Amino acid sequence: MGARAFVLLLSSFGVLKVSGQFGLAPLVQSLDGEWKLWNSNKSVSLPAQVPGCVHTALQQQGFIKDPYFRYNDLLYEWISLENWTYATMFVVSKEMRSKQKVLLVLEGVDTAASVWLNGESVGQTDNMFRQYVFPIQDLLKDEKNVLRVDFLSPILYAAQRRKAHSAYAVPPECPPDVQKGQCHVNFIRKAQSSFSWDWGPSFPGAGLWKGVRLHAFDLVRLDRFATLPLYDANGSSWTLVVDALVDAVQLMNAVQVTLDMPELQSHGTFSTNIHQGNAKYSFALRINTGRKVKLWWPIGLGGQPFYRLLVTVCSQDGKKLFSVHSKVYFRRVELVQEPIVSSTGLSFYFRINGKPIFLKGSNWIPAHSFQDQVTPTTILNLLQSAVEANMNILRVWGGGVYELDAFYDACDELGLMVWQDFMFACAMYPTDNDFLRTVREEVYQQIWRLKLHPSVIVWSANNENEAALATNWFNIPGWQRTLYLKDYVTLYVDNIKALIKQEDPTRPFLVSSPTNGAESEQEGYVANNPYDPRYGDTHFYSYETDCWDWRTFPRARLASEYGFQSWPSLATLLPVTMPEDLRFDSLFASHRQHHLDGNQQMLKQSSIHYHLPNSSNPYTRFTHTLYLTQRTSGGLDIHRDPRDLRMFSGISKVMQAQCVKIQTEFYRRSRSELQGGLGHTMGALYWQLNDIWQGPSWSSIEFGGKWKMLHYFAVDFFADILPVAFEDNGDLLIYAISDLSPDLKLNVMVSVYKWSNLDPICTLRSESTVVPGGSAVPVFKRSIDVLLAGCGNCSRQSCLLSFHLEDKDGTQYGPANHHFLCSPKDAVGLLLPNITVKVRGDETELLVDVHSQAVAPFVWLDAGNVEGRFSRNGFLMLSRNKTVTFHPDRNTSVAQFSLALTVTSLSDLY
Ligand code: BMA
Repeated sequence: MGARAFVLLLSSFGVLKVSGQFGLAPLVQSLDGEWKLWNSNKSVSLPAQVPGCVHTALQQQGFIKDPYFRYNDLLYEWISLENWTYATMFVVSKEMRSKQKVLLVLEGVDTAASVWLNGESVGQTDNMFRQYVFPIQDLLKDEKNVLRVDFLSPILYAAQRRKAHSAYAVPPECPPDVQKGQCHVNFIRKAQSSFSWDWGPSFPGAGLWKGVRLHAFDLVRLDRFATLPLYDANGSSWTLVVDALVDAVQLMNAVQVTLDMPELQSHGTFSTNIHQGNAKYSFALRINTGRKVKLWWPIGLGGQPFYRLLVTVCSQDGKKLFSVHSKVYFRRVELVQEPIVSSTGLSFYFRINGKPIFLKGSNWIPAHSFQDQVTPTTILNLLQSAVEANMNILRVWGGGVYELDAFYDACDELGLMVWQDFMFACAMYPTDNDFLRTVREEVYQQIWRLKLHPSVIVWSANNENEAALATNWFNIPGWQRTLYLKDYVTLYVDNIKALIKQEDPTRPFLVSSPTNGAESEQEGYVANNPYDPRYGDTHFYSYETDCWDWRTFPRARLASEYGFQSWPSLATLLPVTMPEDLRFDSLFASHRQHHLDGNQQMLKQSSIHYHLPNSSNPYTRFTHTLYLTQRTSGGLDIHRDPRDLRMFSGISKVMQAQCVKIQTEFYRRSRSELQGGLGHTMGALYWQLNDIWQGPSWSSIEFGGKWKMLHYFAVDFFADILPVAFEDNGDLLIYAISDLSPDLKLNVMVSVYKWSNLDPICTLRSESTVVPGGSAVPVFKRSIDVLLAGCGNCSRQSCLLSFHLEDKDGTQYGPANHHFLCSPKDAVGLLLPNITVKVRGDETELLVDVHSQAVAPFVWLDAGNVEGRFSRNGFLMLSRNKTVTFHPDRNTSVAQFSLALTVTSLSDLY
């Protein structure tokens, strides 16, 4: 037989490639492409792409408009209530038909469906997070084959399952009305947010959202492949565990397996019998201790080097069965939960390669309601934005989807850590046999898919379900509590945790988020108070208490969720609105708001520190008093409408950015100290990074990728070195925070400005202080009264502070920061800055020269619908001139850009 080599990219393995030799090699035929799609009574019939979904197909063929436009989420409910059929016709080669085994592999079926080939049933599906494999060789014909997938409406399916579960309710039955969603999502293994969430629409989709292919072979098929590096601290040595799931047609004795990592001069040869059927095989390759292994590090602490592993599998008589090329990264992860001196709780932090890491990041939600529309480019753009904002971690939140391989591959390469939830959120779940069976397979497959990624540092079984049980969100009567507790332990401990222990002993496991971690386990996996700041991680939201008051925040060991909502910008809203929608009191504005009282809460929080124009009682009179002034590069463009949503969007973004800044700075400065046993905070992940559609939410990046002011703020508040200020008992304190390794000797320079003057009126310099690597230490303390009295005629209302860190040579470390001594609405002396902008540069890099006549808080440059990023934005202008760079995503001329550019500052809103 000629040595015709083939190469097959198996993205689901996360490996570089799998190859074999003609004859022994599996044959693969993709069935992706154009299929037919119709509804139950065939009144709608159309071509549809696979991978894809019904909504996308209907839109592409002109049956529906943009589902995100205005009220289309309600208008298009019928799509999710229909039963849809996908069908395709295909021909297979003689060679394929002659193979011993032919499998139909469905990479992603969303969700409840029956699969038919040539009129015969081949199987059922009930879980969008699983791959399904059905043997079909007996059903294949010589000529045309017809493959059909009949989908049941996800809404009807969930309702049926709920009805069948008659013994007791599994709450919640339905989402809150404000979410305009569907009921019983906890009965269907589908993105839980697809039935609506407090930031997203209800679009329960259906379709083949990943690829479909045939896989034919005579001897063996490599079903799954993964590697796990194990570190032996005693011998300071590494062992690489190589796991393979192999499907064999017949018993094969003395199969030769060779593992080869040339760069580490590590080789291993093994002989094994491969049994008929599906089985797991593990091999341990001891890494040559004479070679220094380069480690994978989170971004900011080192590189992300990898090694190549070549696995060759040959039959007893030396014929190559298959080979695999894979990337291998080496890193260790530990979750440290130890007693802390002077505290009654336990520490809760991650150590990577032995080094404690402060987690800085955010929470990731699905990037689109229709997953087939999420491209690797969308994902990369968001991940790149996270890196540019100095994040080192993202939490893949448990109400969405296990992300695409492209997501985890990119995280590995970027050094972005991943906190991986399993997909259960804000609900109780059934534990009947069918449910457990499908969940076990889901979890098993996802562990295998993801465990070779060094970026994944922790498995977490669910989002907020421990808290929901502990604090009784669903009003479960006391006498029934043990029933739900038992179900909880069955699902997350007896099944999910047990599977993780079996398949991946290298990573920590958390039963929930928030959780008290080890303490929750002690208390039977549901702690009395999972929000206890002395243990584990904490979620904390308080929308109406003053977010500038750090005393209201829990000094948690790790803050994995906190945040505030804002509205997206005009450019993002325009494609989904009509002009009359862009009013604060429009039906649209309340329709898009899925969080109860969300718009009112934003308003109330904004009114604490900012003037809502022309109003002495901004909260109640807001709708009568809003206005917006926008200054464009071409002159003054005053747009005055008291109910303009743009104004609201602007002020909500300022509020959100400043609130999350203050809260994040609080967590970061709590890294090294304990107060009343609380502190040693080792992580801050705000809620939420991205958006699923164009609506109000907690995100820092709008749907489409545009950064909100919060995201620009994150660049600074997550900087590796940062000075932060706060007040305590009349004193001003400044802390220096360093996430870097070396100790630094730094001074803080504090400048006092008047709101009315662009030149500082005093400048103070602290003694130099040692800032140890990985710490937050006080570097400056002064009574505010003394400070102001010593600085010509200053009052809290008339002055503000700016400060930065520098070394003895005057080299600045980290970004400058500022501290307001009063709310901007009480500031005395704030002048209209009459900001002007001039654009120069070329099509790939546009320079914006900003000129201001006065101190200007929250200067916001908006490029409208020109996509790209500014080097800085939302900044406090304390100088007459500043140059900001804009990098457009696509080449944009100076003229085009100037036309789109607007600039606003807080003073413009008064
Ligand atoms: C959290 C999340 C989400 C939710 C967010 C905002 O607790 O886990 O369920 O969207 O709060 O309410």
